[in-house]
Amino acid sequence: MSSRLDLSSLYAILDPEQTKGRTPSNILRELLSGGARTLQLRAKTLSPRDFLDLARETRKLTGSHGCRLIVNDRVDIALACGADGVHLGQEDMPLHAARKLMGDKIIGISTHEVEQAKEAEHGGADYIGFGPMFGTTTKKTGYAARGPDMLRQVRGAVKIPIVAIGGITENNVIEVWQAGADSAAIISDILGADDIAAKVTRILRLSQSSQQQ
Ligand code: TZP
Ligand code: MG
Repeated sequence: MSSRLDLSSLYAILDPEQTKGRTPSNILRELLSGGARTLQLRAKTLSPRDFLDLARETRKLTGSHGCRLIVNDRVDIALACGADGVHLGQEDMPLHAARKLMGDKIIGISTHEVEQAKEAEHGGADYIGFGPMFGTTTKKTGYAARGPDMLRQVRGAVKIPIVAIGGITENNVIEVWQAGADSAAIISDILGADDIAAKVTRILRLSQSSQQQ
């Protein structure tokens, strides 16, 4: 049994569809200089070739900053770029098939219910995503906001790390950590910020101060 994954309190997400006119590599540099040390690359509309190019570029920069890289949706691209892991939803490649390909690399599974969380843990996921925590405009999830109380139930049901996602911002992230998330995944509040690096640094400071309380 591999040891419990130690995730940083912020799970940053780079999505080239949400750049406000900036280049993905500019955003990546900002995320890294702000202190992001776990990053997911999410590219829903890029061709596999463009996704791989971006993944390789992202791997280079994340690697030189000691930042973990997780590729969303695509086991093949995660392996081809040398990422640390892959993140899979309930309709992506099933966990057991992904595990055969990924070996002992990280596999995260999106979950929306306590039962899905238990199933992912039982199936050998390294962490789960859980959400949507609050209302989000980034993704049409088809699920109502789960809220901190359901997150607490999930925390009570699984031991593996939980990455909460959906509608999380600098203003509500402490509530999410306090409800048991190891890490908070944030897209629009970070990528929409004028100063992305400063935003990341502020969120990481919040996590340090909330842990000291
Ligand atoms: N999965 C559930 S909600 C979501 C994903 C990928 C999007 C989260 O984005 P935001 O902008 O932080 O609400
Ligand atoms: Mg997916």
